Amino acid sequence: MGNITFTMIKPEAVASGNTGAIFSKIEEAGFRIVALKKIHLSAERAGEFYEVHKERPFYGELVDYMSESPIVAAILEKDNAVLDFRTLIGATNPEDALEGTIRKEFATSLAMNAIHGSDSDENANIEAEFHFSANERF
Ligand code: 3AN
Repeated sequence: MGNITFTMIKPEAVASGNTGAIFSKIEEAGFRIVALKKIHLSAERAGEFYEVHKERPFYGELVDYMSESPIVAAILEKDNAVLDFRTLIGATNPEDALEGTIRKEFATSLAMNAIHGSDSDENANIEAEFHFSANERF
């Protein structure tokens, strides 16, 4: 599969009841849901997922936040999935996110920015495999 990306609806967006509204936008934008689940990440699993940010000053805060309550993880398929999804979710900091993007509408802050999207095809595959086995993909 070349044209996939991986996403997580982050804890505050799940807790505030925005999962369905966010997936509506995702499907309206032409993404097909290949795999989907709600999970509560342990601090250890969240730390492993964000290993690339280990040296960043916000790493501890990020791990605490991502493991505080359940997230919804999904694999999405579309032509040009990674870049088109980054466009749909908007800038990391919601203050910079364009009108109509998911982060503009649903994010509360830079740390609590509602949604994750893979930043490359390589990472999309690594992240998808981190959360889903082959028999969970359809
Ligand atoms: P993106 O999610 O847009 O790819 P990354 O990969 O740079 O952004 O950052 C991963 C996550 O780390 C972000 N989604 C955000 O929740 C958090 N984050 C990034 N920069 C900061 C920061 N300066 N302070 C707090 N949290 C941050």
